[in-house]
Amino acid sequence: MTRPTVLQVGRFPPRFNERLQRDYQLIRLWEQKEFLAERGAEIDIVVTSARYGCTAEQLARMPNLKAICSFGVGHDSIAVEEAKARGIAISTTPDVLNECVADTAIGLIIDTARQFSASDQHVRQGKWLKGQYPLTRKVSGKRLGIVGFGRIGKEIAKRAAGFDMDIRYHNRRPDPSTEYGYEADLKALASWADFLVLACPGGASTHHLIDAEVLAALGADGILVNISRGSVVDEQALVTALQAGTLGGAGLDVFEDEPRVPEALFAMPNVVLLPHVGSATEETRLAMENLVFDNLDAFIERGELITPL
Ligand code: 8YV
Repeated sequence: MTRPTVLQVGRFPPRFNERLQRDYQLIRLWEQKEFLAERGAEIDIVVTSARYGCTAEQLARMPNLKAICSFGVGHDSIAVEEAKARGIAISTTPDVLNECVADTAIGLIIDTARQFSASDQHVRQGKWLKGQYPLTRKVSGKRLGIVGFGRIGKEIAKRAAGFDMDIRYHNRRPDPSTEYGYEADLKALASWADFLVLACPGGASTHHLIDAEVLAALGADGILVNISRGSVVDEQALVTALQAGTLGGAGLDVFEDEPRVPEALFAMPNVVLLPHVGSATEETRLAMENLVFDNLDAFIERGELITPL
């Protein structure tokens, strides 16, 4: 493909923006808002992210689109079915972020159970001078239920094994590559587990998979950790369960309406709130960036993606 026109859907960090601008014939959608409506037919490739996505309406305005290269592994914000039906190739950035996202899951389990973030506040606010922080919950040796035993779920299991945890998982179907126990019934997994970690994809198939009933099964001593997508959890039911004390705690990196987080959670010491930083390290974000460019270049040179969806 000779010098294709690339549409950048949203702003990335400066290094990424500059490289896109330098190396490609680039249209920045937020700077040329009318471009899609007026000249959408000129666009060959879209560069987007798990956050910005690419909607069916946008796709409809790009009749000659050939590929979507996305930054991030999640694709719930991309109109995948519509794209596939038109033969548009899609790439994401799998694998390079598994370790950091799994690290985040383990960090959230420990922080939520041991309440390190809240006890840090106890020190900073001078409360230690007035008394000890209350006792918390042990992590090692506990029962871990993993919802979604894909690439990231497996990395979480690997780390949890180092904490002598008893591990079981829920997936659409059993995974023959693992000896960990499979639980077809999500509620049964939740009532067995001390910690329930969500590592499944977002989108329609998992919307509100974790509802009031699953939270009740996890129970007053159970902790929910979500590093997948906010849409997987019925957030209102989660807030209600935490307020009622029928759920033990929650460690959350993702929310239903980011960056808006229910304020009811702000003062709860048994809740840890992160601003969607699972993959947000220098090393991993650079690897994700490089993979976007490798996909772009492979598609332009050979019509092939390196990590197609
Ligand atoms: C990023 C993510 O924050 O990969 C994903 O699906 O959610 C995160 O790694 C996201 O890609 C940024 O847009």
